[in-house]
Amino acid sequence: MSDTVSGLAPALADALLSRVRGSKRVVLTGPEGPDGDSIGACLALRRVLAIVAPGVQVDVVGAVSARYRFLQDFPLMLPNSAAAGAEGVVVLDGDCKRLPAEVSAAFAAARWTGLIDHHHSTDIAGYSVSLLDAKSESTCGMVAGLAAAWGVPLGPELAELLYMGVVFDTGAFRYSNTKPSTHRLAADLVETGIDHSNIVLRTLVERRPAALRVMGMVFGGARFAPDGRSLVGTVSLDTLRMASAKESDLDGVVDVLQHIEGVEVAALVTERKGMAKISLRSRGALNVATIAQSLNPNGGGHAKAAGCVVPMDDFDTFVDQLGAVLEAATRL
Ligand SMILES: [Mn+2]
Repeated sequence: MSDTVSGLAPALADALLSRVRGSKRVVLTGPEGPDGDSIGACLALRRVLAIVAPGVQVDVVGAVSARYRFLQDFPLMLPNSAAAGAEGVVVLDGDCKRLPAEVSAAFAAARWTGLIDHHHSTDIAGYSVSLLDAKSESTCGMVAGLAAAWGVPLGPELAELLYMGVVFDTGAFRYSNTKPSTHRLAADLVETGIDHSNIVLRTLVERRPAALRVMGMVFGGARFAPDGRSLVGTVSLDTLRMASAKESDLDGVVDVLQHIEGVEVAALVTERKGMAKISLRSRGALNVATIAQSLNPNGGGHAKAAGCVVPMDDFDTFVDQLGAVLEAATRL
């Protein structure tokens, strides 16, 4: 498993650990709307720190989708308000620009801050300790590297969390970010006896009945550019209401849009009050992190998977404009 540690400088890992050990209470958090990798990484690091920094209270905060309630550690997730007063705040799988307001305030007031992330677009400045490994397929892979570096053995409780994150960020080993080291880590995790099939199904496949209705509406209304190289799916507030669905029912739907024959770039645009949330996927050479950042400097992600939230007035007009941006980008 040595190559999962390779992107992490041991000195930085040690610097992070001594910060934690010198604190009474540390908060681990993801960005707003944390995904499977972020949640897995936070809960897994909590377990690792419980062993290497006993006596330090380590809390995980985040507003987490009920999709993740199958996790043994799900009840340990605390609301964002619990971040207040922490000595140290560590952001995992995202950056401090995208923290929920309550966590952002705690981050600003903290004595020290940390970052553990694998997003190429993340700015590592502004933290006491930054660990960024853009070569890692997942932040969970980085936490596995930390566990190994600190001599923490993999048990099934830790492995369940790490496996979920790896599966989430690789689309169950389908995406091009999957590497030999990803499979080696997965093998080590499965060897602990976790129910790996259940983790994949609960994380990526199983959906609520309302998701079926809203997906039918999104797929039925998706619009191709005239050349068929870009595809935009939309979810208005009306659509969500009619389907009695939530935004989380659309998790993974942009990946379906991306894999339609001939499509090079796909977007799923979800209306929020006065805002649009955009998820972008690229199948080819087009870097969607660059597109996301051009729409909002706080957006970003990976070259093939990125997103942003943009203020807007009229949803239909905004969708038309985005369609034109993507169509132009595929022509470059
Ligand atoms: Mn990730």
